Amino acid sequence: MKTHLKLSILCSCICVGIVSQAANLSATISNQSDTYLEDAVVYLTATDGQTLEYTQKNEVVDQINKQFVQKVKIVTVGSKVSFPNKDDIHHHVYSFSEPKNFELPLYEGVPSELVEFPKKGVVSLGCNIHDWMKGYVVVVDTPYYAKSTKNGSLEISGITPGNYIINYWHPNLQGAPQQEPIQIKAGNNSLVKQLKTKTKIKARRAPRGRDRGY
Ligand SMILES: [Cu+2]
Repeated sequence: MKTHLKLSILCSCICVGIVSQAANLSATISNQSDTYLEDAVVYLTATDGQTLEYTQKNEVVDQINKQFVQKVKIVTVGSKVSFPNKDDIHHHVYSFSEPKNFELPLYEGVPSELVEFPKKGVVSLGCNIHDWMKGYVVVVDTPYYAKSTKNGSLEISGITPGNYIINYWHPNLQGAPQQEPIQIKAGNNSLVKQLKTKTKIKARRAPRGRDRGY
């Protein structure tokens, strides 16, 4: 009985220790006009150039109503993405971006092969049939990443406290992706960040009444 009690106390101490070490980061991202930015990508990388440990996953980017859903998808290096066509027309998804150049020729339904993303960086997606279809796969080499919602907020949880480089990217970012050092303390961390975006944004939407049946 005594041994059992001692073990229980020991277990509780270990568990409390682990919980208090975990950190999370809440961020709110806006632009220079104080407009909250949706689809801002934030991720943490090591300060010493080392790669943090992360896992690969199979991810999905749909095509729905002639749009990529999600428009911005974050994946880890080496992950594979399926591009199911949920419309009853054909799409022809491609990218000419340096980290991943690929093409899924005219197809309906779910392509049989997943596309692997072996290098970090931003991969711009397009469709050969529908010019306005624009999407991005942001390939990162870290387990700590998140994307902002409509109100500009995001959260990264389960971070090991320490010093990191915080990286910012957005589809309408003006200039190069931004990064700066950040110290993540155990518990809750929060920040507010303003990114400079291009002011003239051409809306890319499906034109109405010109469906030629593709
Ligand atoms: Cu298309």
